[in-house]
Amino acid sequence: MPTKNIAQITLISHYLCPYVQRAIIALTEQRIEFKRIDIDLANKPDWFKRLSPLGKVPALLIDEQTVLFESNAIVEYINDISGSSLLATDPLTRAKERAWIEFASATLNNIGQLYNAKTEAQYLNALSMLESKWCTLEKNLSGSTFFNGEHFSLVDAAFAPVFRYFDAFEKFAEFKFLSLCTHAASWRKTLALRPSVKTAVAEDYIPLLTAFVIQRNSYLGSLANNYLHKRR
Ligand SMILES: N[C@@H](CCC(=O)N[C@@H](CS)C(=O)NCC(=O)O)C(=O)O
Repeated sequence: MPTKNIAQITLISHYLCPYVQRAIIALTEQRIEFKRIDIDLANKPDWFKRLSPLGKVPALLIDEQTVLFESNAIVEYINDISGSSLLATDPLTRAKERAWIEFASATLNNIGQLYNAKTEAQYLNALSMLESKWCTLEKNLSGSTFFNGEHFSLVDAAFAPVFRYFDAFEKFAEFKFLSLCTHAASWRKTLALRPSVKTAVAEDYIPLLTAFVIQRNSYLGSLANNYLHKRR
């Protein structure tokens, strides 16, 4: 199938960012060619600070004058300029899809709390919030291939990076909800096999994420460190 080539689209990225992954998955699904520039968020380049109003990735450069920020705005733009939509046409279903994309963002916040928690108590607190999100999600899944039936949507693009964290985390910590929530588990498996999802990160994503977590000096980081030491 031909690819759509919208001149000069550049995605300013970070190699681990889940919001960047959403944009890459949408661009790939919609067959839009783009250039990716990864930046160091701990040492943001001046040109990036000038162009990104919130100083966050992803940022999408449409041309030299036009920059889009916020993953949802970027993903909706990508969707709008494509011939086919990854959102439902029915207004109510589409509104629900957007709401669940927001739910994915809230789950990402809990994941951030989990890997940053300094003490075991803080970690368990973040874990219980995450577990509660998973149970809510599970109750709202029907067991279909994708979130909304048999077609990949922007909700799938938002949840794939959420699920991917656990490809690393479950190597060194236990997350019972991953197997107990069976609809979410099978959806996670399906998404992991999707080419657009696979190629949204580098092949060494798991060791890179593990190293990132260890650098947080957090409770989960200590579990990751123990795991690596045992393997040596
Ligand atoms: N709401 C934003 C969140 C993006 C975000 O949090 N990006 C993180 C990396 S994953 C970032 O750029 N952090 C740098 C900072 O906050 O200084 C979106 O959806 O694009």
